Order: sequence, then C-alpha cells, then structure tokens
Amino acid sequence: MAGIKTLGQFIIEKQADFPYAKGELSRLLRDIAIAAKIVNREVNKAGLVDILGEAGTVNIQGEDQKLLDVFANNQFIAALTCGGECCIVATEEEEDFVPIDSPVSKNAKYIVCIDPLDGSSNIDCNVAVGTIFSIYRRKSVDGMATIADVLQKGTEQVAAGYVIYGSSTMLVYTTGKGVNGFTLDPSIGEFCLSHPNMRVPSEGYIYSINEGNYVHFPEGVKKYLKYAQVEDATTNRPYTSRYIGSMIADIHRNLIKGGIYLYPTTSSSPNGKLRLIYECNPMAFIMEQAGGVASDGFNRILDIQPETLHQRTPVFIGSEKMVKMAEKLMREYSPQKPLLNKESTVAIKLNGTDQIPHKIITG
Ligand code: P6P
Repeated sequence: MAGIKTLGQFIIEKQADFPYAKGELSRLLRDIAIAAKIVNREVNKAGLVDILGEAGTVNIQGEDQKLLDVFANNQFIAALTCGGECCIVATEEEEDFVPIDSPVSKNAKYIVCIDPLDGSSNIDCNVAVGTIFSIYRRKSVDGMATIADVLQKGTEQVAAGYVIYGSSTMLVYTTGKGVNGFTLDPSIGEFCLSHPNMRVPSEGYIYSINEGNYVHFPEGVKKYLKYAQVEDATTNRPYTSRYIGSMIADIHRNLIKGGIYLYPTTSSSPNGKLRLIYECNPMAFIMEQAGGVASDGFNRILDIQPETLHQRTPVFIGSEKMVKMAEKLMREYSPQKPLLNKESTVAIKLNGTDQIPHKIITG
C-alpha cells in the first residue's frame, strides 16, 4: 500500500529536527512503542486469558491493582531497562521512582514518567484504556539520578505521548514540534502514521466531566456547566456531555472533535484526582502542541512546579475557547490565590442576555 510510514521511519525522519540528537530519544520512543504493542496484545484478549480482575494488591494510590496494571507496569519497565536510554522510571504503580540500575542505563540521558494503564477500572467492561508517558532530560550530571530529576516542570518535557487501546490502538506523541498519531496495523505489527499534525479545534461543543460530583464542584465549575447547558443557537449551546471515565479516551475524542475535559476538585479529591507528573503534564504538552490549553482552572499545568511524585492537580484541558471560558468563571466565582497578572474587566455574555461584568486576568 502506497504511503505507509511507520513510527520507526517517522522517528528517524524527524530526528533530523534535533541536530544534536544521537538517536537516544529515537531509541527511547521505539522502546515505549514495543512495550505498548505487548500491552495491546494482552488488553485485546483480556477477556480470554486469566488476566482480568484484581491483582489482589494495592498501589501507592490505595487503588486495587488490576492484573493488567501490574502487567503493563512490568512491560514498560522491562522495555526501558532493556533499551538503556532511561535512568529513572516514575510510574503510578510504584511508591517511589524506579532507578534503572543496569550497566548501560547508569549514564542514560532520559527520565520517563508513566501511567502504564490509565482507566484500568474500565478493562473488565471493555472500555478504552491507555498508557500515558512523559520524557525529561536528566538534569543531574553524575552519580545516580535523583528525585530532583523527576520533579521537573512540565515545560521541561522533551517528549510526551499516549497509547489508546480502543476500537483501534493508536500512539499519539509530540517532541515539541506538533502532534502526530499512529494507528497500529496488527497485520504487520507496526504503528503507521494515520493522523499527521493533529490540531484541536479552538472551539468545541463537547464537555467531559463526572457530573455525579456536582454538589462538591467549585462554584465556577457549576457556573460553567450551566453555561454549557443553556439554549443559545448562536453559540451552538447546549453542548453535548460525553464522559467515558477513561481520561485518555475522553481527551483523545476531544482532541479530534473539539471539547473540554474537566476534573476539578471534589470532596473526595480536594486537590483533584489526576496526577500531575504522569497524567496531566504529558496530556497538557500534547494538547498545547495541538493548539489547545491545559490549566488547573487558574494556572497553566505545564508551569506548575511538582513537589511530590504522585501529587494531584485539578485539570481543565481541551479547546482554547472552552478552557478560557471555564477559567473566567473560575476566577469570577471561585477565586484562588491572587494572580500576578494585570486584571481587567470585561462584560461577557453568560446566557445570551445577561451582560455581567467579569474580572478576567490578562497579560
Ligand atoms: P471518576 C481513571 O481512573 C481516571 O484516572 C481517568 O482516566 C478518568 O477520567 C477518571 O479517573 C475517572 O474518575 O471519579 O469520574 O470515576
């Protein structure tokens, strides 16, 4: 078939974008893709082999680990150990970071932060799940890499991506020069370029949130939901609610169609549920590279300085105009710590009729 470009070919081709690259990042991305193909094989037949259900263990988050969580975690760590390009793996499934202590990895340049299988509670009912990864350059120069090498701001990422094990299996990633999507062709066992230069529409009409938590949402989120549900043909409202309960699936759909995914603070998740380092930072990098926005309701996700390995953050991510509207309402109705930027006041239409002056932060 004319025009097939595999992930491997694409990575080599794009390596030229990085004049100083000697192939380590390319090798690292290929190592991740190999592990993803192995995980895909098990996810796709999970119902047939004894790999569904609970592992009988609990991860650092206090969540029951599924057999596939543990399997996926082990596969990625094994592939990264074998590849020799990564010196530390920070994973949702391990309490502390995992030093890759092999002769070739001690001097490896890269750190990988990973959620091996996000949404795994959905596996038993055949809902799309995914892997999320984030790649940093090691900052320390000698000895073993440390936690400081992991706790870097999202702006320091050199690459980020996700694999969605859905009706088809796709790998979507960025190295800071746009976002490209590859669909796995099982007949040749290769990820093939299927979605070049992915861009998220600046406006969308889909919102994704667990409305079961409504009573505990910040007032600004409640106002946003009411805004989304108002009849206003001129702004294509009411929007459509779509919530799969698997963040990668929701964000992937919104990336393609336009939309916003919100996981705000709730009573059971006072700091938000999603983890900064291996969920929100990589998805924020990808979304921004596709022309979208990702914030905690007030601040850019990528600017947050991580303090701990598994820290959580509220997340509002997707089409720029939708996230900006949600941020305006958060600043107006759920003010957080004062922001440094200059404040200005502008009237915005909330329900097509009211002109309510709202402070927004500009600059
Ligand atoms: P809730 C899956 O556990 C996850 O981390 C995300 O993939 C998903 O969007 C969210 O949590 C679902 O959480 O509280 O709505 O069930």
